[in-house]
Amino acid sequence: MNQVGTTEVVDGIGILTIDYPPVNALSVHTRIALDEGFRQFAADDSVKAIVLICAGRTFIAGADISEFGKAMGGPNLQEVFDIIEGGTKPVVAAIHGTALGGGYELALICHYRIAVPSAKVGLPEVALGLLPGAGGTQRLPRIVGIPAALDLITGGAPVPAKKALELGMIDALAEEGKLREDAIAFAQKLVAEGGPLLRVRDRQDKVEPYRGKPEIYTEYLKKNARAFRGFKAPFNIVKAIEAAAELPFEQGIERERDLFGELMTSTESAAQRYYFFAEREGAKVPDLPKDTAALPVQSVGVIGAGTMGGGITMNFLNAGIPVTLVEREQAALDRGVGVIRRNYENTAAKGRMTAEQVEQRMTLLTPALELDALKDVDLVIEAVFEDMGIKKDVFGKLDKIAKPGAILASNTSFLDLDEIASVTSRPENVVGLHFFSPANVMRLLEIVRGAKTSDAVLATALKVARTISKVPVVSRVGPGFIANRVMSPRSRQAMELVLEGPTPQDIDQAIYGYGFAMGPFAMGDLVGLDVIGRGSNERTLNGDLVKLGRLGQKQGGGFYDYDDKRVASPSPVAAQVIADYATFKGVENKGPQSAEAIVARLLYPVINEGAKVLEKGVAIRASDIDVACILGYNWPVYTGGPMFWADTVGLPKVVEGLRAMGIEPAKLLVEKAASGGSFTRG
Ligand code: T1G
Repeated sequence: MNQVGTTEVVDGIGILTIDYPPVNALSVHTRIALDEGFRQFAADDSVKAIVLICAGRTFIAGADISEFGKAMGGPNLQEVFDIIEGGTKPVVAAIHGTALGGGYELALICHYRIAVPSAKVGLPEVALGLLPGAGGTQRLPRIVGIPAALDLITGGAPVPAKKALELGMIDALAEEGKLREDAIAFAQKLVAEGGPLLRVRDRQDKVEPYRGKPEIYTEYLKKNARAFRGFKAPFNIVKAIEAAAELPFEQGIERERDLFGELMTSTESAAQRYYFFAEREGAKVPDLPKDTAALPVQSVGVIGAGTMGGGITMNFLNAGIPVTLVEREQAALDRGVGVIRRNYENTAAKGRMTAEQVEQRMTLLTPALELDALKDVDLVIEAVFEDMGIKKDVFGKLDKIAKPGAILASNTSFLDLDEIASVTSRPENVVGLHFFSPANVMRLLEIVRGAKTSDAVLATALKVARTISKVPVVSRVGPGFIANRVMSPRSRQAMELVLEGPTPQDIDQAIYGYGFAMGPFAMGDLVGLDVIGRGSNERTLNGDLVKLGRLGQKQGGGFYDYDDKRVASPSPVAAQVIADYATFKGVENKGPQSAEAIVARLLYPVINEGAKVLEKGVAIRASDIDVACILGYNWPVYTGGPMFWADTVGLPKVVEGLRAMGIEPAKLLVEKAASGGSFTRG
């Protein structure tokens, strides 16, 4: 046995333990261990049944994604699965942690599945732009039926053990902490009962009722058209599940293999597999010593009970960390606390929370009117108005109130953190925690590392991100940090381009077609043109529309006209305002442009800004920029984000396109284009 697998026999039960940290992925070492272990037990007459169990944090969590695209050594998954499924002795999968993807497919190959209540099982391959390629699309429908399989596999969410038991995804629950004993007992009971060995692949009762009904799949795709738009995997998943109902098992497996192969070689899957690791890279800071200890954060203070302050507060309440929420006026404080309570009550109304969980969270919240209330907290997060004077005033006062060692964080989305830190006696304890609205929902957290932010405070910020289930990217100080800065050229270019001929709907349709949920003009009308243009004294296109009472969807239309159901239509009035403004700016109408040209005009400058953020050292790596744009601005994940997409387009083409627009490409971009380099291809 290689060191990944250990075998033992206890009262006639063969126990194969897999131990391949961190998540027992189905690497070549794991496959060899499985192959050797099951062959050994098959040949051992003293073994009457087999338990497959894992050491460490989880049962097998899937194929080893880092192996994809490389030569796969050792026995392949199918060979290993055939040994297990072709055996004559009952096999019990003993599950803890998360049995996902190939891990759960392996559990489906076993004859039975037992799990502890804290375990989860699922087939999340869709998040990698793939489908379960080791029989999951053929076996799971045979257990849960076609409709449930469609949701489970196109959704990809892990299913908690209790629910999995109800669905039939597992056969029994073990007692928490007693998985090994209960799995052995379960296996011994099987031996004592004898009876036929029922393989999942042989079951028909759950797929029979759906045979010969192609409308199930067309209806399903129609119902989910919006969610599946632009992705490839969901469509292939539905085809594979249809095969489970329509074809004999072996042919269904062949169909699954073909559909899997199409996805594995697609750009979409390459982008989504890249993104899987990119999300995890963001927490790695090369020059932060690995053994840097994080400071304790057992209590938090939030200053500002507005939209951001309230959302930020909820993150910590959700993690069971008490929060003192400070606001200057009672009315604003009451409003802020009321919004938090209402948010939780709405979640409870949807059945995603219980009433007592609402109360638990609310008891962790202490409203206060004085900054003094923050004198004992470990971390203070300032979320006041985005004005340097106000922030400096707050930090100056905080510095005198907060206890020694307390971390002072700003939620600023733009301002110079070092300048804020300069008014305190503890700049090493000042850090930026830039949340995105709504802060309790958006997973992105930009951690802004000031010039003097200490390693311990940075390590603490990274740990806080994990504690409140955020995805961190670390930014140095710079205007707009990463996401806001890199994405700002998109709207700027749109406002310029709309003067040159393409209409708002041409531009919005092109950007929608690329994969964004909404184009910049529809977004402007939604947010409110008076909000977007606020603070600008010079004449702007938005301002011209606002002067006509065209504030957007909320009042009088904006770039579009809206009916009483807020359905948009092209606006002759807006067209005239645009033409007048173009004349005022001396911009010539050059007529319409192709969708491809519009996408390049709006998004190549985003790539260029990303290159600048990299060369200035504001972002650590290109993939952090992709994570920031995907999570912060809903950049379509199946393109990999601006920097991955730049490599897909080809950097020389991006450079040429920028120059054609009269935009000077960033030095780093030109260098990489000239040297055949890439941002994200290793
Ligand atoms: N392959 C390789 N490395 C993996 C991995 C995997 N499947 N899953 C996690 N890691 C690494 C991860 O990069 C990180 O590394 C460390 O493990 C801890 O991960 C044939 C084709 C299991 C729920 O999609 O969802 O099976 O950063 O930080 O928060 O049909 O990892 O420490 O160096 O996420 O506790 C299907 C993906 C694969 C599961 C644990 N399986 N993983 O979460 O830790 S495709 C998945 C997860 C497949 C078959 C198909 C999560 C987790 P490092 P982590 P975590």
